[in-house]
Amino acid sequence: MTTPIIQPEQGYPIAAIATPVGVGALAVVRISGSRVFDIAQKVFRKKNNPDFRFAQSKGFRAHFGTVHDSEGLIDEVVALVFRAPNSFTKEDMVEFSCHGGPVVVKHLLKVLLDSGCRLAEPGEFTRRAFLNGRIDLLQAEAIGEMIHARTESAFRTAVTQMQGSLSKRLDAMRRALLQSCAMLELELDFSEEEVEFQSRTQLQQELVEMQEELRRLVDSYQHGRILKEGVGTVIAGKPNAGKSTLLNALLGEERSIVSHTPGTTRDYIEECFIHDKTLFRLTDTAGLREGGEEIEHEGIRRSYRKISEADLILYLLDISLDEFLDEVQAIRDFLEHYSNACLIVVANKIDLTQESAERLQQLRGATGCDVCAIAAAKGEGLDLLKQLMSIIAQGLNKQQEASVLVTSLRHYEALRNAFDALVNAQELITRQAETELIAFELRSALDYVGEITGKVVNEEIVNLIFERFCIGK
Ligand SMILES: Nc1nc2c(ncn2[C@@H]2O[C@H](COP(=O)(O)OP(=O)(O)OP(=O)(O)O)[C@@H](O)[C@H]2O)c(=O)[nH]1
Ligand SMILES: [Mg+2]
Repeated sequence: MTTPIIQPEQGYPIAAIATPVGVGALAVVRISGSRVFDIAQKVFRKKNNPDFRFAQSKGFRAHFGTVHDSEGLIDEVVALVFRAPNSFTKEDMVEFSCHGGPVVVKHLLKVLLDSGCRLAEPGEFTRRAFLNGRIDLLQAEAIGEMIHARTESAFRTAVTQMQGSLSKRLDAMRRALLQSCAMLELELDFSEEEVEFQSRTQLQQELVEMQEELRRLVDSYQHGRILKEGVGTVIAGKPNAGKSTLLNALLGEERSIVSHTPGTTRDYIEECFIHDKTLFRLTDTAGLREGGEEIEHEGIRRSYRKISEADLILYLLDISLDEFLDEVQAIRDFLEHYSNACLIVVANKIDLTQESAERLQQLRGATGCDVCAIAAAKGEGLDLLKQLMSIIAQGLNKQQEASVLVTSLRHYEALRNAFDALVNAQELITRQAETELIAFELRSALDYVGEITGKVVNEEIVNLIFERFCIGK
């Protein structure tokens, strides 16, 4: 399943622009690797100090000077020196801050590439930080999540993870498992003598505690995922109910095509919007109805898939239609089939009926649900709807401040596998199974936990993680 440890990189000097493209007050180009001080020396002249040598500079020192190529001056810069191992990558590093024009930065990068660096791959600085033991895999992923965080709370969770809170808990669990494994394996070495180095009662007690801890982490994924990706909110209902109109109104832009022809939306449309510091991933779906032709069928199939994955369903209906009560059964079916999701019944087009109050009352009575009344096309009732959505989101996120959160599918799966292995081990102990079998399950739990922080390294996973970073990070 896993290969033990990737060879540390040779520290080939790499260079990259570390700041976003475009015009800014300043930009940073960073270099890292074994010969970067010699390379920096070739291009940099310190102001009023021709004898300055990077190789002799202390770490964390800033030097003001100029950078040159064969044709002359490129820019005035500040060169910040980091000496291994006290740098982000644990290698020697220099960060050049120059003026923030795109042409200047590219010139600076080019002269460093011409002088012996190669262009860094996406995430290569962070990858080196990981391979050189500066951070674990979980912390490296947290850096990526921090950069891409779209809300304050997603950012905070990533920062906590970067500081190693989850890593510490997993490392403690790994140590405990390692200890038990070692004891069991020792028993195997002395198998003829029938000694028990590891008390089974004590081991079972420890396994129960670990399972509880793993269960808490596994359960936190629902909240962690919502925090990172947003509350998966699907607008569903019959054709022409006004779903696309509602999506556009919530987004504040004409994203989805609106038309009086039923069956306008075919494929689903997904967009994010933030309300009250909460991120919602909003999906407009094809209207649900029987019949229709092939493409519409496929659209409806996709609607149902999206609905089944939703955290929150906005069931939209046209309250101005005389047959509005026909929707009651559909709403009851939704409540039954998608009981994992929260549901808000939204009655649209209240502007088209004089009897909206009575009709809403009837709908509430028949479904047992609260009904939110809106006129999507006019923006009426949307504030209340958004408020309701926020309250539900807060409910979904209520555990987020409580403890460490799992926000990545990779971690979630590894934790579940570790949990299953511990359950197996527990059963084996109860059945008084052979020590070898128990040790095997504990070992696999150990590997799964180690996979998360990168103590046990799977090269494919490492590649996948760092590919998602930008160049220069
Ligand atoms: N009067 C009124 N008309 C509305 C309202 N909301 C939507 N409409 C109209 O209803 C029609 C259908 O709206 P859409 O948003 O395309 O409906 P839909 O649910 O996305 O329909 P499908 O994509 O076919 O499933 C359009 O002509 C809209 O202008 C509303 O609040 N009041
Ligand atoms: Mg539509």
